[in-house]
Order: sequence, then C-alpha cells, then structure tokens
Amino acid sequence: MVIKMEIPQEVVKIAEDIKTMHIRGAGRIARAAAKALKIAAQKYEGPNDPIEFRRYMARVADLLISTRPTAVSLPNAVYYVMYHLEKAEGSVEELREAVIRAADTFIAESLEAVKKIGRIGAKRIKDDAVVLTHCHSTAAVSVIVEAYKMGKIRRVYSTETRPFFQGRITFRHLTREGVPVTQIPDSAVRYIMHEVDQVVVGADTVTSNGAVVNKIGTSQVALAAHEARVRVFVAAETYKFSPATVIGELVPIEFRDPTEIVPAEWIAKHPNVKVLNPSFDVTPPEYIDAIITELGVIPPQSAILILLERFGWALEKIKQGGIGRIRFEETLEE
Ligand code: RUB
Repeated sequence: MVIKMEIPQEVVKIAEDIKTMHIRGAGRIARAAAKALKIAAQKYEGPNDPIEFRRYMARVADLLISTRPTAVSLPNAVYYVMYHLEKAEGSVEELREAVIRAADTFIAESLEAVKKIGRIGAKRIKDDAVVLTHCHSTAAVSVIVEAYKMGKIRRVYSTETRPFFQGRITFRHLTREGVPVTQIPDSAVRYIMHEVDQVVVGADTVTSNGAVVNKIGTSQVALAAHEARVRVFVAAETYKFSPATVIGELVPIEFRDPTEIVPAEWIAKHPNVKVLNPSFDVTPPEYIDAIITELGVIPPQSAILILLERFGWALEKIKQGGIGRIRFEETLEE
C-alpha cells in the first residue's frame, strides 16, 4: 500500500496564493515555487525512504506547476530544483539537503539577475528619456529605476493594465523611488506614443524564436511603438526562456475568470453575453528591438543561443519526451 504524505499547509497556501495572484509576476512566482519546494523538503515527515521522499517531492512539484500555465519561469524553477534532486543520491537527509541547496541557489541567482538586468538595461536608456511600461514587471522596473538613478529618466508612462490593475503596483514602486510617473488607461497607449522614447516591458516567457509572451496588451503596445518608430526593450531573466519551445511546444495562454472584468451579478443578468479574459499575449520578435538578460543584451532572434547555453540539462529531458508535458509523479511511477 502506498501512503501518500500530505503536502504541508504552508506549501498548499503558496500554491493557492500563486493561483489567486496574491503572489504574481513571473519572477516572483518562480521564487515562490522554489521556496515552496524548500519548505516541503524541510517539513517532510514521511517514511525514512528516499523513494518515498522523491514521490512526495514529485507531487509537490506537480501541484506548483499546475497553478498558472503561461509563465515558464515557474516550471523552470521547479525543474531546476527537481533536476538537482534527481541527480542527488543517498539518504532522505541528503536528498532533503540537495533540494534546499538548489532552491536557495535558484532564489539567490534570480534576485541577482534582476539587479544585473537593471544595471545592463539602464545603459540602453537614452538621456532625458520618456519611457512607457505595461503591467508590473520587477525586471522592467529595475531597468527604469537604475536609469533614473543615472539621471536619464524624464517621465514614465505606466498603463493601468486592466483588468487586474498591475499598473498601480508599478506606479507605487516607481514613485517610491522618486521616478515621475503618469498612469494612463491601456487604450491611451497609441495616443501617447508620440511622446515616448523607449518602451520597456517584462516577460513571462520568451520562446526559442524570440517571441515574447507577456501581459495581455503588450503586443498592442509593441505594435503602436513599431508604428511610431519607438524602440521596444524586454527585460527578462534567462529562466524566462522556454526550452520546450525548441521542439515546437506552444506556450499555453491563461484565460482567467470573467468576473475579473465584470461582476458576477452582471454576467448572471446577461446570460447571452460572453466575456473573455485572456491574461497574456504574444509579441512577435519583429516588434522587439532587444531582450535585456542578466547575461547581456541580445536581439530576440538569438533567444535560441540563451536556451542552448542555459538549458542544456533541460534539452536532455526534452529528448526523453518533452519537458513541457512532464508530470513528475508519473515519471517516478513508470
Ligand atoms: C505579470 C506580467 C509581467 C511579467 C514579468 O503578469 O505579465 O510583465 O510576469 O514580471 P501577472 P517580472 O500579473 O498576471 O502575473 O519581471 O516581475 O518577472
């Protein structure tokens, strides 16, 4: 009989917080997932059997990956930690240590990457620049704040980002740093674009051909920028690059609850009206001038090089059957 060790409440809570967007943004959910794996390892009280420990960790990994589908940073963080568990040998105690070490390394490197992106990206911002950003991206904010400290930023236009209003988070973060910010509705992007020098946004996923999946509306921002000959920069840590897209896997776009757009009562009153709430869209590489990573600035077409450099280990897994679709528990029970 297989006894399934319960997943600790603290870990379930992190998964729930990611799902409900109390923890949001591609970088933050990746770090939260790594932290959840660490907590799960620390709290394991099941049988003193390495196989049982691996089974339990696999279930935690699957739970975390199931929370939000679009940002590849989340599965990449989980794969990173689980890869180190897979390579580790020995007792439960040794495996536990391997998970904790890998999670800590991922979190530390991720935070360092955001800082590096700020420093690297700020050099690309023009003097006296008016910058437009969309949604709330920690990496994009890092670039803007760093450029502001260098005296380069005149003003930032920050979109509201309906329906979740992440633009308000950007507004708060930038004003806290003293950056002059003007909040605009998403629909004003094309109107304001003639005043803008550069667009800086973040990414949830970068595909192998350099397309960027980011908050819904990003592709419209890029289109308006392209028309106005305004350069578009994407700030993205390398763990936002998707190894599965190398073999042609598509990036699943999350559709969220219609009640984020209109109240449930309104929907109930208008049963024939459909409400669609796509959370992300795809900006093709033609509309992106450069991607700022912690390794340096690359043209989007070079995304494949980052994937080969950073995800050799994942590509190994892909050959075994497609990392995008792996469920950890299944791989163990085979
Ligand atoms: C957030 C979003 C952000 C990216 C990058 O979407 O699209 O631009 O995640 O953010 P949501 P960061 O609010 O739905 O999670 O640079 O912080 O990783």
